[in-house]
Amino acid sequence: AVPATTAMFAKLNIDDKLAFLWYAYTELGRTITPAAPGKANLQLMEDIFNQIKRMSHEEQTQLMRDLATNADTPISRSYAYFGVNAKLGFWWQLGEWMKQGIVAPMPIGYQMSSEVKAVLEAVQKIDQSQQITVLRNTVVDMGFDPTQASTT
Ligand code: 45D
Repeated sequence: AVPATTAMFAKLNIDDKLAFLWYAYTELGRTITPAAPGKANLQLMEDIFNQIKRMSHEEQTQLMRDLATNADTPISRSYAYFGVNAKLGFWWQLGEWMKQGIVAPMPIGYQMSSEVKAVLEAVQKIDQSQQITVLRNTVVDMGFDPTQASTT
């Protein structure tokens, strides 16, 4: 179930990927308290969070699209260094801030596509530890890792 669901996610377009994460966060993320990131990551993450808080809503949305498209930006490069739980914790924080309006919220009246709905339904059918594995798989390859980037 985990590989099949991860594969469904991988086929989504970029906006649908972000929308899926958002709904996964609102449905499954409510009860989660991420562990504090390791000391090495903490300072880096704090710097990035401070930058994000100073950005316009347009810049914040662009940043999240850049992560999801593996665009080569300084924040995308830093993100690639995080451990997988730190990556989840990073998205979780952005989700919290979207809820609070610190980061650009979802557009009012946003309707998820049928593709997003299908992935969400697949995720809701598996148990919680498998859900977390799927979520890890969705965020682990985001960001820009120069050692993994293709030359095309
Ligand atoms: O205008 O440390 C669209 C544990 C459309 C263990 C859009 C754990 C057009 C300990 C593109 C949709 C396993 C518990 C706009 C951790 C449009 C530990 C924008 C796990 C504006 C970490 C959409 C933690 C946007 C877990 C911007 C499982 C969407 C954490 C943004 C899970 C979506 C966290 C965001 C999740 C989603 C966070 C920010 C799923 C965040 C999701």
